[in-house]
Amino acid sequence: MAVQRTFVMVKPDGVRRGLVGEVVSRLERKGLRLTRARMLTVDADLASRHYAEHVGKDFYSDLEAFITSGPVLAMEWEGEEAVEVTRGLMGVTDPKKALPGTIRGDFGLVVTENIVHGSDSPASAERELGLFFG
Ligand code: DAT
Ligand code: MG
Repeated sequence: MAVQRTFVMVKPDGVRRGLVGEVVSRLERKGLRLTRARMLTVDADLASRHYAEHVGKDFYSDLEAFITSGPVLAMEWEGEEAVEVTRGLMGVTDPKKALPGTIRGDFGLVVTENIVHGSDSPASAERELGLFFG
């Protein structure tokens, strides 16, 4: 077991729908610690850096339009195995398939609009924290 930090973002749909408190509350109740937070609107340049692995895919233009469509809450969270634990609380990428009890499973229906982002590895976490807090 190791203490890790991870990057979590409430996406524009989550902010619009008033789900910031829900997301923060679920991570806090799990025992993770919120260590940094910042509200901002992502522009096309930051979107392409954050989602570099997806640039050029067929869904990227929809993803960029969505992630730049309104303010997001960017956060750093810390705790034991924070990367994997957070991904578990979020549920799988497609909210239709995400299990009830997960954030995406409880609140999402459409794949682009899946409420929350969480880093998929400690290396991704460091890269993404650098983009949003560097
Ligand atoms: P995750 O957000 O679970 O890490 P990802 O990194 O594969 O998933 O994709 C980033 C985001 O892009 C995802 O949250 C929603 C969108 N996305 C992924 N796959 C998609 C697809 N096949 N069609 C439409 N949007 C997709
Ligand atoms: Mg991802």
